[in-house]
Amino acid sequence: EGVGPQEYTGIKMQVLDWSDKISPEIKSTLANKKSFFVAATLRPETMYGQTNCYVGPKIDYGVFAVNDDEVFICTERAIRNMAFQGVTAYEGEVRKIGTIKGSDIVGTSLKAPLAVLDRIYMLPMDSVLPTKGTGVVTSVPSDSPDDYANYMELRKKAEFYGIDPAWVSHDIIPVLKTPSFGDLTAKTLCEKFKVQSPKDAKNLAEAKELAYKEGFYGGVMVIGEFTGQPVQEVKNKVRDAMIKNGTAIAYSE
Ligand code: A2H
Repeated sequence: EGVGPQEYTGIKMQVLDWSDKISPEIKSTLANKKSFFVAATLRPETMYGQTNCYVGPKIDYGVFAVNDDEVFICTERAIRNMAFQGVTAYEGEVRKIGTIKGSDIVGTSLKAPLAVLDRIYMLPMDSVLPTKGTGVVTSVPSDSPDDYANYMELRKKAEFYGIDPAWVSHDIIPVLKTPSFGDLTAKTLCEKFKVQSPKDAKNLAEAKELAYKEGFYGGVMVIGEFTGQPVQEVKNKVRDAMIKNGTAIAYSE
């Protein structure tokens, strides 16, 4: 992380069906609204390959009205920033509807913009920080070593984590290819650095560093309307198009 603000893309992931653990009160309050989890990402060009979305199981998430018919679910500090960045219709003001625990969100299904998959699931990831972004991290296991390591962990121990194995049964979706690491950069690098689990912080840090550099400087898209074009040129085109068509917001901190 450098000095100066981090420019995230906030991906709006619309709730299709809430998990059984969400209270009937919250469900009925939200019944006639569009509810979105907002995931902060630095890699908007990879959104084709989303396989699921992560929340911190111990984090408290707020449910916030952002205009007359839309609701965002994210951390309170994120919505506060958004309210000052003109993302919401209520300038500088936070309108909280309720609170939900990350662990209760697990199992909720979403429609993720650009994703090849029609429906993806909210899953737990212990390394999600409440102090960064929105506290919601969309999972792209083809290109993010963190996402890949956690996805494999959940696959191996679905029962332990209390999740349906069907929620982690997808093949990993290639999004871009690089000269050094092929079209599943995160998998290649997690294997190269012998990342055994999401807790393997040291090896993961090495994998992440290389994945990011190689993806940005050497990556060429293998999916979507920008197929064949370099990631360096595509990143902002995807971001701008998503913001323009209302499937993402600009968010910085
Ligand atoms: B990135 P930086 Cl494909 N806790 O998005 C932990 N991680 C978080 C987070 C939080 N609260 N909020 C965002 N992030 C993740 C895509 C991606 C990301 C790919 C490859 C690398 C990558 C799909 N996940 O990040 O510390 C989000 O994951 C590599 C660092 O602000 C976000 O972008 O630099 C990135 O970390 C922001 O990290």
